[in-house]
Amino acid sequence: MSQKIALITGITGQDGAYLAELLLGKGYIVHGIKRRASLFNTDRIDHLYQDPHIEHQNFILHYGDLTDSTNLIRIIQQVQPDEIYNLAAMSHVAVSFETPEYTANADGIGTLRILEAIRILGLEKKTRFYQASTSELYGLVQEIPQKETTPFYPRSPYAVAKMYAYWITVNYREAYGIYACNGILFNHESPIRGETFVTRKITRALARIKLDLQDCLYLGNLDSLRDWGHAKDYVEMQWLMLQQEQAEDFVIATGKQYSVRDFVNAAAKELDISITWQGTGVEEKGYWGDKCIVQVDPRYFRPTEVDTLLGDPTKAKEKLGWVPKTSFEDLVSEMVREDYKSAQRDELIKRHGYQAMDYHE
Ligand code: NDP
Ligand code: GDR
Repeated sequence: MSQKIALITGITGQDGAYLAELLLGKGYIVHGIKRRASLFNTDRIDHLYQDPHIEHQNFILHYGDLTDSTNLIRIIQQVQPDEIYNLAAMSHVAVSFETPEYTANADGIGTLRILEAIRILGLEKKTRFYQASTSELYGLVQEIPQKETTPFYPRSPYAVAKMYAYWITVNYREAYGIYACNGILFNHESPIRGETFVTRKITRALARIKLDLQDCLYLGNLDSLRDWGHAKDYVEMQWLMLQQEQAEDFVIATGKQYSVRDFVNAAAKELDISITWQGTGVEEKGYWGDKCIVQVDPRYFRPTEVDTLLGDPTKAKEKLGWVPKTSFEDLVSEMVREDYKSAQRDELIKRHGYQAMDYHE
């Protein structure tokens, strides 16, 4: 049988990196779309890099952008993919309030551009399409826990753009018979999670506080509740969704919920930091001994917040055999371990009189 060809948008992101690794392991030829940036932006996939001068490459990167349909049509025509995973997005909910038009263009219309490219190129029967949908669609939740039939109520420009992407995916499936499906994935994290998402911000900051590289971690809503899983487990489901007889939409979640404060406590415990909480609301502070190491900063509040998300992955369990492999405790522990190693490197550099990396939000 000939090798399957996959095209991943967002290959330089957290999920893109794990998915590329998974597909290469399954014998796929993997093409990815990366954006031009003024600095190298391929850290997460550098271990997969192949010299473009060798023959029979199975990992190939193309410059591109979801806002440029000419680019997408050309790449898809050239690659003739069996599967497209549309993971590219302006994926930060808080930032989407700052860049709403760009977010709609990339996350919403970007999805349409790929589906139209499939149609324009006559690939409706060949190319299967995965859309990275999100639990943010549930927003102001209408039902607990949330499943495939729960009504949507998006609460950010990001979620509204993703709602368009969700429905245009369903529409192209029904209108043109494209094998297209939505994975409605709840939050998933890992040691390569972007540093400004709350989990990674916490594990990175506490590791640095432990080594005296940072004084305080400033956070927004500590009461926010999320259903957190491991990205490595979740990309396996993205692949499985494209291997079914019929295209369907699936919720992927752990079915367990924790608050941001719970996450802070769990990460602190891994570092033998014991936090005592004092005050409430914007006055809430976390102390390690007499040192204040966590404070609320209203700057991180969102104009409209999603207070609580909890997924019901029953359909994925029954049809895809979904079992989350990583527990909340193991996820936190792995993230803390990795960030502690980086902090130790920075501490060594600092001890030798050089400027250590100290950028944090
Ligand atoms: P990341 O933010 O880590 O990665 C996003 C990727 O999209 C990056 O490769 C980024 O490139 C790329 N990208 C952004 N804008 C564009 C654009 N205009 N054109 C081309 N590429 C672009 O996200 P994750 O890996 O965490 O998430 C993957 C997808 O899943 C996203 O669509 C996200 O919205 C969605 N999702 C994520 C969840 C999660 O908990 N992680 C849960 C549910 C859905 P660059 O590296 O250059 O910035
Ligand atoms: P989310 O993830 O918005 O759920 O979107 P994020 O980690 O940004 O926020 C989770 C919750 O934590 C609260 N919070 C903070 N968030 C950030 N980023 N920084 C803070 O300092 C902070 N303090 C408290 C937030 O208010 C929120 O309630 C992620 C993204 O990956 C999306 O792309 C994806 O679709 C959803 O998960 C499912």
